Order: sequence, then C-alpha cells, then structure tokens
Amino acid sequence: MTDEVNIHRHGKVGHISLARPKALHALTLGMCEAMSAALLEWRDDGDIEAVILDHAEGRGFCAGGDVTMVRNSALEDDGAAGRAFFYAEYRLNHLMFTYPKPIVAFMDGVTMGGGVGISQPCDFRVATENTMFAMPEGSIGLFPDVGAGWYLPRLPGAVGKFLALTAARLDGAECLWAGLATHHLPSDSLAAAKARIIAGEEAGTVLADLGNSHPEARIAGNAEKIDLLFGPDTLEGIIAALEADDSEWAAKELKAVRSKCPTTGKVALRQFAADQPDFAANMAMEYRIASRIMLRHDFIEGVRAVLIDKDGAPQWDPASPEGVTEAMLDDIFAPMPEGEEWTPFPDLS
Ligand code: QUE
Repeated sequence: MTDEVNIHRHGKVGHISLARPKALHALTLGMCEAMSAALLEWRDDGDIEAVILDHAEGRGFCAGGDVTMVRNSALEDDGAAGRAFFYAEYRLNHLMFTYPKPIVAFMDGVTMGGGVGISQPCDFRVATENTMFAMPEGSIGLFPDVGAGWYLPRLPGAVGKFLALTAARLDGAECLWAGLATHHLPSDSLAAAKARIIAGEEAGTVLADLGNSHPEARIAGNAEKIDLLFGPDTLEGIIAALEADDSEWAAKELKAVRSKCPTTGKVALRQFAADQPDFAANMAMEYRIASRIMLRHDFIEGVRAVLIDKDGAPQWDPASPEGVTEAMLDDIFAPMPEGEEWTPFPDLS
C-alpha cells in the first residue's frame, strides 16, 4: 500500500483523496494501483453508490504524472519502469471511463496531464475559482496522453488542437465553457457539497444547488480565431495560419506553438485524426506512443529543461516541424512487440 493516496468509505460513498502534496499530487505507480484496487472493489460492492475524488491537503488537484521517474527509467532501465507506470495509469483511466457508478471529481487547483486523465472520465467534474487546467506535455517532449486522444478532438471546434499545441491554461469558467467541467462551485462550498453527497443526496442535485455564477469565459472571445487558425490539419498549416494573422493574440499563440516539441505536436495531430472506435482502442494507441516517446531525446531533454534544471530552454531534435517525417511518426505509432500491447482490466463483473 501507499500513503500517497487516502482511501475511505463513508457509508454508501467511496472517497479517494490524492495525498502527495510535495509534488502537487502528481500520480505515481503506487497511487494508480491503489486507486484502481479501490475502484475495482467498490464497483462490485452493492453498498457503494458513488465515489468522490479530490486531493487531501495543500494546493490541488493533480499536476500530472511522475515524469522524473519515467525519465530516470528511460536512462537507467531501458524504460521498463516507465512503461509499467503508463500501463497502470492508462488502466486506471479506462476503469474510470467505463465505471458503472457516478464519480465526482473536484478539480480545485492545478489539473494538468495525469490530473486531466482522472477527471475527464468522471460523470461530475467540478471546477472552482482555483482551477488551472492544462495539457502541457508539449513543453516537456511528451504527448497529450491519459485519454487526450479521445477527449481533445471532441471539444468544441479546434479547442483540442489549441490546448495540445500551445499548452494553454484554462481557468474554471473556461473549463465549464469547453465542457471540461460539468459544474463550477466556489471552493468554500466544496466541503458542504461533499458532506451532502456522503449523506446520500444525489450528486447532480447537490452540485446544481451549490453551483455559483461565474465570470464570462475568456476563451469564448477567442473561439472564432481558435477555430480558424487551429483549423488546419497539419502543424505546418497551423503555424502558417498563425503567421498570416496580424493580431496580437495570434502572435502570442504562434510563439507558444513554436516553443513546444515539434515531434509531439505532430503526434498529437495524428492521434486526433485517428478516430479510434472506442476508448480502449485509444488507450492502446496511447500506450504504443508513450512506450516510444519516453525513450526519445525530446522527453529526456524536456523534463530536464522544465522540471530538473528549470532553464526553460529545451533543445528539440528535430528542431522544426519540417524535420519530423511521416516515417518517424509511423515508428512511434507502430504496434508493440508480440504480447506487449496494452489491455484494460479484465471485466470481472
Ligand atoms: C508538462 C508536464 C508536467 C509538468 C510540467 C509540464 C507533468 C508533471 C509536472 C509536475 C509538476 C510539479 C511536480 C511534479 C510534476 O509538471 O506531467 O512532480 O511537483 O507531472 O510542462 O507534462
């Protein structure tokens, strides 16, 4: 067991609380395994009717995954530990996506990468004035995973491509606008919301009751530009569209796109175009990608630049979209060796 996640039962409600405050509750292998074990037990327990997912102490909600461990694994054990982490994390993501009971996720703070992967599959996704949502993997030479290949192309217009290619941060009101959140509550009402759900009230009723008025979503004002300039199918096309637009907004987003890893930007676009038949097929695709991407120079370099040395100056290779060939992408998306493909938890019910 791990002390990095707290697991409790309160009558008919299961409660999972992320408890790794020193790393903004970024997910470790042990946390993923403990969460899956609890959810599997509660899935088949007739006494459990709903699940609450939040963070236990300090700032929340979940900053991502244990990417420095994955980087060390790439350098030291040929990626074996890194692949084990992604395998378990994606199984958790899929278990939540297919979960037969309502899960209520409280995105009360930083919700990035791995935190997106455990909130988006939930029926109820609660944003607050503290929510800071992002898919920033392109900043560290990773790709948008944890189900992003499924969720992002289903967002309004070209918003998914915009989030993946710029690592833009959304606040709670913007999450609600995009459908990334289902409700927006003031953070000082969360304790009351959880208490009412634990007391047996239906989650949707409680959240609708406590939901607050919130500021207009800033992103709504840029939606037209996002759909136009992030509309093209290729990274080169999107960059050309941003270059051709003389607005300040386009200049700022162009700079953001150019600073991200070109290879994983192209990976994201190929993922979004893949149109997988179901969520399990999407996760199997993401596992193939993750197994290759974690061993590449860009991921080693990106984690170094952002999280280890913190110089914010990664040297990507290839350095430009033109250097990323279709053959390179084919290798990243290629099937795993015999017996090494990702599969969901066997359905025990
Ligand atoms: C991109 C990412 C991550 C990131 C920053 C990025 C990520 C992640 C963390 C993170 C942040 C704080 C911590 C920690 C990890 O930052 O996945 O352990 O204390 O986990 O630009 O993908």
